[in-house]
Amino acid sequence: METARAIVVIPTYNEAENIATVISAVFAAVPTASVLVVDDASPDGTGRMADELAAGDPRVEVLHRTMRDGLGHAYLAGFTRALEEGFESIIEMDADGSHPASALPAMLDSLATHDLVIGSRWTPGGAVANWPRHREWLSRAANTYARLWLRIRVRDSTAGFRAFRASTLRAIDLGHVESRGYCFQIDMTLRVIDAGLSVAEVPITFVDRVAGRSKMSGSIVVEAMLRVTGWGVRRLFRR
Ligand SMILES: Nc1nc2c(ncn2[C@@H]2O[C@H](COP(=O)(O)OP(=O)(O)O)[C@@H](O)[C@H]2O)c(=O)[nH]1
Ligand SMILES: [Mg+2]
Repeated sequence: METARAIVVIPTYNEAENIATVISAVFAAVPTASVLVVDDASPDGTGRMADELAAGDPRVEVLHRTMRDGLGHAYLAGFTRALEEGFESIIEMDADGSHPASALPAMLDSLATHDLVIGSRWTPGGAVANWPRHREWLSRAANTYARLWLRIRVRDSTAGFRAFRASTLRAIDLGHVESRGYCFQIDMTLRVIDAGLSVAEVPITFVDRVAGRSKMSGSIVVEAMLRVTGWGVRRLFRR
């Protein structure tokens, strides 16, 4: 397990109730990991709380962005920082406790033999708990559409819990990723597959947040539908 040079990138927007808990959960699972919080100037003070945690623990760092600018851009900024700092394994994880930190060791193990490892709700053994019906339906529908229309095998291409090798991120032209919202996850999955790299799915149970609010919105869904449809058309013409 390559944990010595692993960093967990956690994007935050108004996660003051959750940020301390998720960071403790990461360190309980992988004490040698680092954490990078990427905060978009959360009005609820998440960024300040993350700074305080960073002041008390050298494993924690914080990247402050000046405004809310979407999950995709937050991750791109975090990845750039993590690559500059020389981390070998770069993990994406939500701040709200939905992603079980206990799965991190298995995901890092799998990263020894794959270029991207997805903590997957929709692979055999994966599950969701307490999620509202409409969110489960949306995730299943989005994944089915992406899988069939983009002709990929990945069952959970929208998952926000995943581990990349640094070499995988370097193989992708991060400067050309335009996705702003949650379709960033499908975008990155497709880029990894198209670069000829391997993807593994490790089953996880995704548990709905107990504190704070979801940042999912209609515009995030519309962006995903338009972009996935466009990528599929481009792939049809490329064959
Ligand atoms: N930095 C940053 N983080 C974001 C943004 N939108 C969502 N997030 C974070 O992305 C993660 C997933 O968002 P969440 O609201 O839980 O989405 P859901 O689980 O699909 O309902 C959480 O840690 C959010 O705080 C954004 O625009 N900027
Ligand atoms: Mg969530």
